[in-house]
Amino acid sequence: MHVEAVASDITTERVDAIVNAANPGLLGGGGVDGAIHAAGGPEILAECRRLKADLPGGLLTRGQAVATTGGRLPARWVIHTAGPVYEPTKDRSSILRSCYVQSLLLADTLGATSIAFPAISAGVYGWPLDDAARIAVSAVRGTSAPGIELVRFALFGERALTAFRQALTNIPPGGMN
Ligand code: AR6
Repeated sequence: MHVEAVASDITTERVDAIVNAANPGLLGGGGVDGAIHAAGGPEILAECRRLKADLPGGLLTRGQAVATTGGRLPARWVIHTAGPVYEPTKDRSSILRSCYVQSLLLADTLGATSIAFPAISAGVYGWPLDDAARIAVSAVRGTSAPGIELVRFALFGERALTAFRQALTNIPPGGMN
């Protein structure tokens, strides 16, 4: 599995699946969620509504993942995961880790060979970028998803790119959490 970090708008990524940093309600929002729905069109929201109808209380548990069509996006699938809100006095890192693990496993199950992630929880949800990057890289490198050949972190801004590249350097393949 090749893992890389690039600066890009994830909605333009030509990979099999892109991951959406959604919220448990699954009906869109701001940030990367808003950008994905805007670029992918109404088919994505229609599928989200159908998935939501089958979820307990209509909510996706944080750390879990579901898939829809990519609609008009270059990607075939959008994998929606709801990250944790950052709370300095509570350790929610296992939930953030789970977002990456569950998204990768779901992509592999779908038959995707390439996937792009944004920096989940590192925007509106307030997770400090360096720690978010460390958790993301450690989760991806610690997950066995045999069909996945490429994992790309598609990041907004120089700070995010630097944080993820640093984490890729610090956490070797097959290595440490
Ligand atoms: N491509 C790549 N990265 C992006 C893009 C894009 N088009 N747009 C934003 N980012 P956020 P969260 C970066 O806030 O913290 C939504 O309202 C952004 O700079 O999108 O998980 C949902 O509905 C940041 O680094 O997600 C939820 O309610 C990263 O993506 C809530 O926000 C994540 O920022 C989720 O908050």
